[in-house]
Amino acid sequence: METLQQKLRKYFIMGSQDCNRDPEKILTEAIEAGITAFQYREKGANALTGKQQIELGKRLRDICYEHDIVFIVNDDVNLVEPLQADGIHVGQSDTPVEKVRERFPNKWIGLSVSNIEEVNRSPIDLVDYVGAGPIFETPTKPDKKPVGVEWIKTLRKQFPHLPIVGIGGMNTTNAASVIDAGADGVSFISAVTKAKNIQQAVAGL
Ligand code: 3NM
Repeated sequence: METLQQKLRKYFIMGSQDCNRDPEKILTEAIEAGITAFQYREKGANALTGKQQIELGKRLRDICYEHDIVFIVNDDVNLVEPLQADGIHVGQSDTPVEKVRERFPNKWIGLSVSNIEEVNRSPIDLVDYVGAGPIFETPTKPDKKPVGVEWIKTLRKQFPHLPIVGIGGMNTTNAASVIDAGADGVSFISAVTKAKNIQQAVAGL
C-alpha cells in the first residue's frame, strides 16, 4: 500500500475558476498523466457556489474514486461529508485544526504554513501533512511573498517525518529543487490547468 508521502508526490489542485475547458476532462487527463492526489478548490472570482459547487465536486470525486486518487476538499468543512472526501486542507484563517480534527477524526487534514510563526501557533501533531508556500512567485497567489526552497529545508529539519508538500509556482523546471530540499511532493494548479500538454507537464513535475 502507498504511504501518504507517496500519495502526495504530485498533488493537483483545481476549481472551475482555474479552467478554460471542461474540468472533468482536465482532471481525467491529469490522472492519466500521473497525478497522485487531487484537491477540489472552488475559490476566488468566478468560483461556483452552493448546489453547482457540490455537483461539480461530486463529479470530480467520482473520477478520483474510479482511479484510486486521493480526493481532498479545500477549506470548507461542510463539503467533506456531501462529497465523501478523503480529507480537507485548511489555511491559517480557516476553521482551526483542533475543530476540524474533532469533527473528522479519521480524515486526512492538511494545513498551509508559510513561516515559523504559523508553525509555532499550529497543532502540527494533529495534521497529516503541511503545504509549504508559496515557494515561488505565482500569479495564482499574487498577494503572498515567495518563501523559497529554504522554507522546505527549515521544515524538514524541524519535522523529519512530517509529510510536506511545496506549493506555489511549481513547474517542470523548478519542481525537482523542491523535492531535493526535502519535500515529499509538489502541489500545483496552473502547471496543469495552463499546460499545453498535460502529459508532459505532469511527467516533469
Ligand atoms: N496556496 P500555482 S500558493 C492555492 O502558499 C495556493 O499556501 C499557496 O497555484 C500557499 O500552482 C497557491 O498556479 C497557488 O502557482 C498555487
